[in-house]
Amino acid sequence: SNTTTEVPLSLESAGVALDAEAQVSQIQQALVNNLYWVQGKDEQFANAHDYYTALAHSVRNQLLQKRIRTAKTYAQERAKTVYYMSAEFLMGRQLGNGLINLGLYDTMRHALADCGLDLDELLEREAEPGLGNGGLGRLAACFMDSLTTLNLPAVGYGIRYEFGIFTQLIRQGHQVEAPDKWLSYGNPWEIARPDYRVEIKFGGHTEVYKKDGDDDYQVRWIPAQTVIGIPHDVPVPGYGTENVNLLRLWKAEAGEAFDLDAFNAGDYFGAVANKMISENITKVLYPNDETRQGKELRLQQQYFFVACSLQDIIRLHLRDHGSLENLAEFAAIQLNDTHPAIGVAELMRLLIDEYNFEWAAAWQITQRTFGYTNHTLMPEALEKWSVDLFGKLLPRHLEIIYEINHRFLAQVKLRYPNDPDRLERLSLIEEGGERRVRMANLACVGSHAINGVAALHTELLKQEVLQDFYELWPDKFSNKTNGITPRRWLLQCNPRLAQLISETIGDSWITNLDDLKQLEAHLDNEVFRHAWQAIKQENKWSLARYIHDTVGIKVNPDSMFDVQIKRIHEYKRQLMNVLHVITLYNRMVQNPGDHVVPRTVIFGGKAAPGYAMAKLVVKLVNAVADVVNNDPIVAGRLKVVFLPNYNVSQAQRLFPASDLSEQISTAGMEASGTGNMKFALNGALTIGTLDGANVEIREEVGADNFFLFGLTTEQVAACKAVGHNPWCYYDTNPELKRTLDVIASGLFSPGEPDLFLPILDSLLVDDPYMVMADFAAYVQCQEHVSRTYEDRDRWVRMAILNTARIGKFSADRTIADYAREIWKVKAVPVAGE
Ligand code: OAK
Repeated sequence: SNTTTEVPLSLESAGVALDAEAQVSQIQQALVNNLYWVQGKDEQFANAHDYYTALAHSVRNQLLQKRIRTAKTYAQERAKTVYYMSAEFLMGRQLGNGLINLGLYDTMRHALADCGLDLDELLEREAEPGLGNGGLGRLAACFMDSLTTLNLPAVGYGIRYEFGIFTQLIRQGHQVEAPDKWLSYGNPWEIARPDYRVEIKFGGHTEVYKKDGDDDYQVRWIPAQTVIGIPHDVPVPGYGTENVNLLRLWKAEAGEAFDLDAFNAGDYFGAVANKMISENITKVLYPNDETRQGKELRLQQQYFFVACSLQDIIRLHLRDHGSLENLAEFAAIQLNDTHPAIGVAELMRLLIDEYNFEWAAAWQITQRTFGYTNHTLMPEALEKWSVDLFGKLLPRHLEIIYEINHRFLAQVKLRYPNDPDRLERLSLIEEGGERRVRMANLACVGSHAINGVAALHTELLKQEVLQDFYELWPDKFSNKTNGITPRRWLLQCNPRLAQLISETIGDSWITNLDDLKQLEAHLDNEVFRHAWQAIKQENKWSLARYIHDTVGIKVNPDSMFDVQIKRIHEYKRQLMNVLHVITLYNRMVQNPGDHVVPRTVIFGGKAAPGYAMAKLVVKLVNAVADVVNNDPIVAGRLKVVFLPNYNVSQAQRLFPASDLSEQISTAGMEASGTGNMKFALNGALTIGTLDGANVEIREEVGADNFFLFGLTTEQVAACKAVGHNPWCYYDTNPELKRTLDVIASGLFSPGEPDLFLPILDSLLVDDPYMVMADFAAYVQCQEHVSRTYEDRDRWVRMAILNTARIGKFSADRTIADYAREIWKVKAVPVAGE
């Protein structure tokens, strides 16, 4: 092959359609060229990772070409743009997704096979970009896919964490955290853009001054420190479109003059040491899911990425439109929870202090520009920052927040003249004890639209968490039920099922998920049902191999794969699932000859490093697994697996191989859930409570095709109101008693009899998540699940109906709803070459 002349790395020469053979040879040439010219490697010495990198660069080059044309088109059309601000984007691996979206997947597989390379193996070389904790971050990634697929002009703004979510190791059954060095082999998907760098201020003080030729006083912020933000751009392709949007992630670097004084004083070391303080800002993702940590660095991260992004938005807007007067007509900024809510104060600061707007005009622009999505009902997740800390880090913003609050409360007082309690609840500042800035209140006041992420969640927001705001501005509120991208969560992760579906009803479902309804017409076709079942079986075999390779446990692919994968949280009730497993085990020990439906119960999920109870649940799962998996009485009829380091890549293996989806949160606590949608899309049946989007999933797939159990939100509240007494369940349910007794006996903690006492205490003392109250109903429902699974043909029919009726939960639908009702943005398709 010719490696001595530099050939552009694009896989297709401009304007010329290539025949298949020519395309294959061009791909091969591009790879060899990349190895040689970019990586400085001879083919002979290249390893799988080098080939992965070469392939990634080839795909990236094509995406960049499209990106450049996309940016031109958007600018020419003066298109309104969505700016999706999120502290987390859990994108998952990019290569497979890029190939699929470019329509190159099969060609590439052949081209590689031709040179003796296996595409699957190369795809596995990509590091997982774990720049998020869980649901909120993954939702942002699905939204980026749908935004582009719908040809909507959009930029995702976030943080380029040097270390993403920690790597979870299991040592003696305990979770141990290791740093996630995802960038150590470089990241072929990003392009640093130092030319679009911005400067960000921190700390210091404010002062009043008179601008030249102006009678009015102005305020200026004299910072103690400045930090530079460098954008790193990742192209975001859509399916079957020329459009390519951008994910723009900010990295913090020290300012040029980062400590000239120290340099001049001869303190070279001190000056360089200072540089590290700046770079700390984007060093690591906070691993807390739905629990706040009032750490200064976290507030710095939030302000840093939001301030960088707003400067970027303003630069682009002024380039295309000349004045900020009409910002809201061309920019819709969505706040992904309250993490970027400081943007409300920052935009006000920019407009007033830097662009000389009057307060009223600035406020109107701000409110019209922002929308706010809430993602949790958990009170401990509501962000509040100590006024002290806030004032120290962002003195000007604290002044602005006080002014917003002053004007807002004056308005409230007119509407509710004698209601001091309401005023106190609505205030942006929490009084009594340490004064704190309430970020949710700031987000509500500064936005024209507020939404929840499932119908039930939005209702609970209106009735509880945000009730006062709802009463004030009912029209600001709406629901936008979450969705998932069918590209990653079916087409890419379950190619066999995707192909069967496309052979049966055509491939329009890929961009119009409601078309899956057409599968219902094939329900009575036995050949189709058998093919469906055979695919699930193959997927289970392949997961069984993976389980064996990763944790050394042999599981039976003919058993029911009962799967709970999500962050470990008390409200998600992994504990109730384990208690069920112990109950099944107890039955086998007591009645070894009884008929049972074999199950493999699979858990995956990370516990926040500081969340002791969640970590103890991880240990309990592993301890139960040790006993159950090795007891000859069980005879392989029950296996328990905890898969370490659950992440997007692992999720892509798990959903296609699952039979049963565990969605068992305490009613009223899970805002939506999105894993529930991924399971159903891949033909798993759900056992679940009436919580989050489960409610709507059940409505769509039909009550007959959903295993419902448990207290409703109202019943949970009523139960707590009269005083929930967990002991009475212990005393009256012999199986539950036995299950807790076995844990107390130390069977699962040899040598450490007290290890699980905190779990027993929590269950028996106050049981805040109603595990005791729901346990009997859960176990009974699981029996119904087992009986149904025995009738395999009935199960397959139910599975097909789940897939066929899940169309509503496409992120394309969700994004179309946001676009029409909140953002008022229109598609701007980019013409093909
Ligand atoms: C994380 C941090 C703070 C607040 C919320 C979260 C979060 O991940 N919430 C989750 O968001 C998902 C997407 O909307 C929902 O599906 C989950 O139910 C919710 O827990």
